[in-house]
Amino acid sequence: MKHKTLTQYLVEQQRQHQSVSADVRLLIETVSRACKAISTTVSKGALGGVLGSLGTENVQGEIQKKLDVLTNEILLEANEWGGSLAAMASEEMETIHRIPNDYPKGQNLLLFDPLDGSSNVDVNVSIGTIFSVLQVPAEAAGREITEADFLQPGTRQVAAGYAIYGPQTMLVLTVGAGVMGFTLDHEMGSWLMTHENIRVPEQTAEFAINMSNMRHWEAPVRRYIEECLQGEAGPLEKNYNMRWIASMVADVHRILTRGGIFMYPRDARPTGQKGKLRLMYEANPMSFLIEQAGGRATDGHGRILDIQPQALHERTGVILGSKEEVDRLHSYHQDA
Ligand code: P6P
Repeated sequence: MKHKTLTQYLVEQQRQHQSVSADVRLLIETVSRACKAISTTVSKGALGGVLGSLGTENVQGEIQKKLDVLTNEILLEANEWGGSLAAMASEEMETIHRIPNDYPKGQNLLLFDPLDGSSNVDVNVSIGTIFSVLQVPAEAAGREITEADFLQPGTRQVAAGYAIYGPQTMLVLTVGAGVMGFTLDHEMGSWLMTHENIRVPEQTAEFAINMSNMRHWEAPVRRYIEECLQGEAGPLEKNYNMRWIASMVADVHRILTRGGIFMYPRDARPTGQKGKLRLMYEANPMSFLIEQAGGRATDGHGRILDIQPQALHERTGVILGSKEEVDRLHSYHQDA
């Protein structure tokens, strides 16, 4: 069976949609090429001397894995010279990275979590790269890009996606015209479309949450999970299954593939007041994908994509996935 390549898909989208400019097409192809390099590096594991920690901390105060820094470098180097970007931002960098003056600049901003779930890399569990594309705001014309220029709500994304490094290496992408899945053909080095117009099933019987945090949850989350655990004898009248991979890319990929509800809610811990996951380069790109696939994404108060960011590395509660389940939990928050 002949599969459409990523390049062919992007060229077709460029013809049909304004949002996929030649710049955005080049940017996505460059990011996808960098993800191939990351896949190769990650798969070497212990053989590549890339496992383990550096003993340094990132801006989040988290111990940096060797691969966190290495994958960040791969994305910076791949995207500096192309001329489609004005600046980049990353989970692994305190502030933005402007394109150096010896390269041409473009009208796009790239944000990424170079290796999400990297605590799993030493135990060989699927991890991934998450990316989000915004445009340089009009008011920035003619001046240097600032961090504030990145602080745009998720509705302003022109593209978003992730690469997942698992049994298959896949790229899942939206340019605002649905969600497409591409599988890496390692022999050809090509991203081949294997999942066209991915849709999240509106109903599910599978929830994803870190249960060890239960004592910290807000009442609506505790109510919902307790109802799930009551099974068909309870108010939800069905038996639920649970999955928690502790790698957002892997959990979201499962939900895009077979449905489910993913929750990393705000909680009562000092570190959990705003949630654990980062808005700009985790929650927003994943929410864009989930909504483009017919799902819902809320922080408990409102739609994640509507949040006006106040800081580059700000965190948010995340409840996303199958429409009916997310709407239910959202309504419990409204009741409270
Ligand atoms: P916990 C990985 O560190 C991550 O940022 C997400 O990929 C994942 O969903 C979450 O944190 C896991 O957090 O507290 O369960 O280890």
